[in-house]
Amino acid sequence: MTQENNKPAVWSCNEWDPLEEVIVGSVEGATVPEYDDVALQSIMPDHAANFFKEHGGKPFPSEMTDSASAELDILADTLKSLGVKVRRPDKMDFSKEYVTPWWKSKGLYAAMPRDVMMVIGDTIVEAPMAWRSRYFEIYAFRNLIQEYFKGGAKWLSAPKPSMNDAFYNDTYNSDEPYKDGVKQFVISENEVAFDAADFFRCGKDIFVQKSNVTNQMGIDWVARQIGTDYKIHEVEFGDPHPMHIDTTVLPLAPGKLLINPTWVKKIPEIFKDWEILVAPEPTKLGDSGMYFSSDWLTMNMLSVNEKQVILDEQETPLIEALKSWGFEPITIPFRNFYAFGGSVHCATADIRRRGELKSYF
Ligand code: ABU
Repeated sequence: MTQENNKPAVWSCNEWDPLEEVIVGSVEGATVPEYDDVALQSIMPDHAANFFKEHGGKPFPSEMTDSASAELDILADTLKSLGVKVRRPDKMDFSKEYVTPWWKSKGLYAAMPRDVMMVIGDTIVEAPMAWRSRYFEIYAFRNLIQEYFKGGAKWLSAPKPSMNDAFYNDTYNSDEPYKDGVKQFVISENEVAFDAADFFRCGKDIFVQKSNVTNQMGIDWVARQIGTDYKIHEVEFGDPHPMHIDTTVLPLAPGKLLINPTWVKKIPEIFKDWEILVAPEPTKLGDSGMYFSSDWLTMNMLSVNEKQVILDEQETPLIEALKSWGFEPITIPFRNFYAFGGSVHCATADIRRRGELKSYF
């Protein structure tokens, strides 16, 4: 079944086919997580502690949300000017406390649709998430998802972990992310958990990393649900505190893989025939308030098609490198959004890209 204009409601098989419809996130109502949240602590940069101690449980300061909101609107307008249909989440009050049988929390935001959902072919997959503050986040996107479902999309929603105390690894120490050479994570293997942003799609081959929000059960759940047209490949890189793969590796076009050279020392064998594009070091972000993330947000860009990519306008070395690799960078102001933990790739979720499901390997 398709929408009236004869296009499938949902269709996207990779990160680079021509983009036709996309969700752009929102920071309206965004609330700062509590400092003592164990999951947050696993990825919190040291310099960010004071921010969470001061603002935890309160709305993000309005100067932060106003400037980030203006940048999201510029992103939405830019996409529209390129002929892409842009959708936005519903407003939600993330400052409202909720209570489960095991814990209570406030929400976070609807800023990063890439984290909470992914489209695999004609199917929307809702991620279960692993942070208490993100338990109900998907509801900001549910009206859209229901509309796509009514338009014919398939819809899978992963079982949510209880997120009770036993779900978190109470021996995890973010200062010692490896034990005997084995990466440690703050979440256990007791229940299914993943964020969609730990996956990226290259047609019939889908890649995923284990992280502080994605466990083996989560990966197995996706692999078993999506069917035999797809193969899931688990990859591991050198990010000591992994949460989301799209600042480590990002395919920009068939046969072109952008990598973060700090964390990627060995390219998985399957990419042996691909061109490896080594991202230049991020420009000095200084004291710009990276509260949830590394500086490598700089490479977190959105492909509009195989040539055009949207990224922050201040990233001159990367912009020049992209041009030398044959891309056409479209630059927008996006630095104020970084403080929320993502850049243009995180701030969006593909709904429709023109193209077929095929193998690129
Ligand atoms: N949400 C993406 C953050 C990844 C990073 O810290 O590099």
